[in-house]
Amino acid sequence: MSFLHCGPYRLSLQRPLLMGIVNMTPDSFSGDGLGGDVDRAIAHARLQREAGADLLDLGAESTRPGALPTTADEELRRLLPVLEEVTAWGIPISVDTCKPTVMRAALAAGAAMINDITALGAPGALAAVADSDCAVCLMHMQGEPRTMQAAPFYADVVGEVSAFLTAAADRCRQAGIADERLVVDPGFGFGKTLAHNLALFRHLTAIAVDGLPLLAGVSRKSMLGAITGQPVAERLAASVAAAVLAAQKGARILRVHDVAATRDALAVWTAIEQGEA
Ligand code: HH2
Repeated sequence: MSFLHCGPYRLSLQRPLLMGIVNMTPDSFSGDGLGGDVDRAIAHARLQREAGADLLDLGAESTRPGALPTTADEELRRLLPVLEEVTAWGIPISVDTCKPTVMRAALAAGAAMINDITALGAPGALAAVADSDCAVCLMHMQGEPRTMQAAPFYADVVGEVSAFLTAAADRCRQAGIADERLVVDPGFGFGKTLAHNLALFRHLTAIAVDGLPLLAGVSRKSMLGAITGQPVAERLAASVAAAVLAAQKGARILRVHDVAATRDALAVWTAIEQGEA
């Protein structure tokens, strides 16, 4: 796939795109949650855009391990005022949600992409996005955030994640969603041990379902803490290294907290990759 159809936008996938995270949760694992503070969320989104984000991912429900679900009303109360402002900026806005009501409201407010950690698994989720022209990110998760890290188990993590994403993409196609609108994501840290995450990373290329673009979200995650021994606030270097390696292994969208640093690192990688001699 050489481009992603994303609402009114057509995003070239010739180079990896940077998805800047804007967490409007009070309890985000990364510590950057902005709660219900609309002005701070908009200011943070503006910084992400100015730092070079190609798209922004707005999330109003925390998915960190152990997180309790948020109601749709609460999610919309955090999300909509920010969404109404940032959709006017001329940059595609993704909304990180698994609730069909939130999806519909977000699309009506101008969101160009739905990023669903449950791969449109909720009843009504497929129908909520099918009639629009938004892009859809289908992510793999074993279990649910509240309990997913208790005892993740796979006989063949790469094969199982890949089969799950293939089936999720097929369901979308049957509902009339074109491949140009689809993105797949192995879901680093979602019901996976460090060994599972590393195996998925190592074999990232094998997870690309039918050539659909891959999204990788490793920024500040605990797998990087386990490798480096660093707390969340000190995982910038590890996050940037992981983002570049994910790009090298074929990821086309990198979901990151630290856009400016990742952009510079990718620029170095791109310059070397595209050199002639
Ligand atoms: N990771 C998080 C949330 N949403 N979406 C996709 N597609 N892929 C991911 O890897 C992914 C995601 C968790 O990160 P974050 O948003 O920073 O934390 P929290 O959910 O605690 O707010």
